[in-house]
Amino acid sequence: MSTRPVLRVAMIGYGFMGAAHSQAWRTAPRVFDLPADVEMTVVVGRHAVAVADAAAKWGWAESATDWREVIARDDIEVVDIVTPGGSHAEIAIAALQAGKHVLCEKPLANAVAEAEAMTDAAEQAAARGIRSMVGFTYRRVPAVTLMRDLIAQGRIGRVQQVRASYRQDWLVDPEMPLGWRLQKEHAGSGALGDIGAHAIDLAQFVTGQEVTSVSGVLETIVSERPVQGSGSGLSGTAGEGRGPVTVDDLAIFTGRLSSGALASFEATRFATGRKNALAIEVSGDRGALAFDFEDLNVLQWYDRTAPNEVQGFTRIVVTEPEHPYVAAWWPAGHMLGYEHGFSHQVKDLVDAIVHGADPHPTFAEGLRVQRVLAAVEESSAHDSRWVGVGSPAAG
Ligand code: SOE
Repeated sequence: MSTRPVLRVAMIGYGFMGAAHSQAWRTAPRVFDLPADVEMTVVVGRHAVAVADAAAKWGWAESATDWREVIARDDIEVVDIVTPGGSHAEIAIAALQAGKHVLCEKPLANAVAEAEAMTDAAEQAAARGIRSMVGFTYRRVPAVTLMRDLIAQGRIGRVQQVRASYRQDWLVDPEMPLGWRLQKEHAGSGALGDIGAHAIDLAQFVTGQEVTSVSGVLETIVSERPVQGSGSGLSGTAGEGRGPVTVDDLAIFTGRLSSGALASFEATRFATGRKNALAIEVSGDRGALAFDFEDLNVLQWYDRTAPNEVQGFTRIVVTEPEHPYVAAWWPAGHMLGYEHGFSHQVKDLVDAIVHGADPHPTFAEGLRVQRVLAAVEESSAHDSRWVGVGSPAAG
């Protein structure tokens, strides 16, 4: 008889992230040799018909409309939260207290106090063998994981400067409707929390350092938009009337890292022509590494120790079997895409659950990013003065 563990998953939410996570729950067990079977047991959403459609399309066995009932079920081991940030804390804390492992989309929460309560709940649950993880998926793009490994090996020497930006352009059209991402009560902040959070996480992840203080400015370029009619998230159509945008359209800030090095950050939905340009460049005293998600299979490496006549950025196509995660996929040069990071996330989560380890990023790491976001908001509200991350003013 097989003693193989089974992880039955409930996913709460079914928007854009629901689609991406569903694909990963379905694909990861077929690509990686996971140490457990995964069952896509139930997807939960408020609208019965729409969530039933999502279940049928994405391969969930059932759908339901009440997340509390689902969390109380004995036949669920993992709760995957893909709702807007405003509901993360309530759902995650309830799930952890009910003894479920939790995967929660980023940013961890909408406010530092919520993220702190979630981290407390996660730490108490960890003492009982319950795991939790934040969905900063871009860490799991093979080129990004390789970048982290090369920096840790000292290939670029001492990190002297970091440039991190996340540029999109989907709000350039002033008629783009007022989806939940543009409303503070649902999203917490705008470009800052939605995509700036990824840039902060990547900067901390690849350098192994923390952002300790920031100075920045937030701006809302289009302050009123058509209210949303049908649809949600990024794909809605305009309804009747207009309403206020209550979050930032763009955030620009400088951060000091724990080593003292400076990092510049930009998060914007107004970078005309840039679709999903999450870019990071780390400059060291022996070399540099650069990544841009719009060319996600490539990592650029500059080796300052090479002879002068052959110096230049080397374009590494990160699809060799030696590269992180790649051996399970296709032969070299058969490129990976956006969705692969989500499968890698499922693989790492399942491995950690079965082997009894804390998966990364932990909720504590999510809280750390949340504190950086709060510090940027505090700085912007006070003429861009420098604010310490985690200082009482930025709580
Ligand atoms: C929209 O800005 C969005 O989907 C973000 O919510 C995601 O976190 C990012 O990965 C892509 O853009």
